[in-house]
Amino acid sequence: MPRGELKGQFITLEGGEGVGKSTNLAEVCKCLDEAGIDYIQSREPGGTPLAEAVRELTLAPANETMPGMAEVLLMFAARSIHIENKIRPALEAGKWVVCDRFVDASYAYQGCGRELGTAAIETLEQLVVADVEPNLTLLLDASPEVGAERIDNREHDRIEQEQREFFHRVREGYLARAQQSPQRIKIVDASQPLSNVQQQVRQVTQQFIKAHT
Ligand code: Z5A
Repeated sequence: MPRGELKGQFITLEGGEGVGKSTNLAEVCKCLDEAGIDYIQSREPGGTPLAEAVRELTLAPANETMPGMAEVLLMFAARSIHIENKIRPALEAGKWVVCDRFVDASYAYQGCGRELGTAAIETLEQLVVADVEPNLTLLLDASPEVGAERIDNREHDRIEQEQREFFHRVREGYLARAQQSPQRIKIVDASQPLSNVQQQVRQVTQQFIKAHT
C-alpha cells in the first residue's frame, strides 16, 4: 500500500530479550536530536494508555494457558490502538517515530517462537498495519544466553519464562526476516561491549538520517 500521507520516517528496534533495545533506543534518539529531527518514541506492546493495558494483560503470568493465537491477536489488538492513536498521526504530521519492537516481533515470537507460521501474521499485518511499515529496523542480535544473562536479576514476565529453545526459534525468526528485507533490517552485533554496539547503532542511524533529510 502506498504510504503517500505518511511524511515522517519510522524506525524500529528489534531483538530477543535483554539484547539492549531500550538502551540503544536512547542512542537512536541522540542521533535524531543531533540532526534536529522532530520525533516521538514508543514501544510495543503498548505505547498508549489503552495499548499499555493490553500489554499488562498479555504479559502478566497466568494460571491458565495462553494459546499462541490468542497471544498474537492481543499483540495486534494493542498494535491497532497504537498505530491509529499514536504512530499514524505522528507520521502524517511529519514527525519521525522510534519504536521499541513492532510487527517483526510478532513474526519472530508468535510465528517462530510459538510456531504459528507466517500466514496468519501476514493476514493480520495487512489488516492492522497496512501502510505503516517501518523504514529502518535495527535488529540487535545476540544469543539468548547473552540476553538472559543481562536481565538475570529482573522479575520475568510470562513470555520471558519460556524455555531456551523458544528463544532460539525467536532469534532464527528475526534473522530470517533480516534475510528477506536486507534493505530495511540492519543487523547489529549486540553481543559486543555496549560502546561497540552503540557505535554500530550510531553509524546505521546517521547513514539513514543522511539519506532521508
Ligand atoms: N512481544 C511479542 O511476543 N510479540 C510482539 O509482537 C511484540 C512483543 C511487540 C515485551 O517486550 C515482550 O513482548 C517480549 C516480546 C513480546 N517478551 N519477551 N521476551 P519488551 O521489549 O518490553 O521486553 P524485552 O524483550 O524483555 O526487553 P527488555 O527486557 O527491555 O530488554 P532490552 O530492551 O533488549 O534490553 P535493555 O533493557 O536495553 O538491556 C538489558 C540490560 O543489559 C541492561 O542492564 C543494560 O544496561 C545491559 N546491556 C545492554 N547492552 C549491553 C551490552 N552490549 N553489554 C553489556 N550489557 C548490556
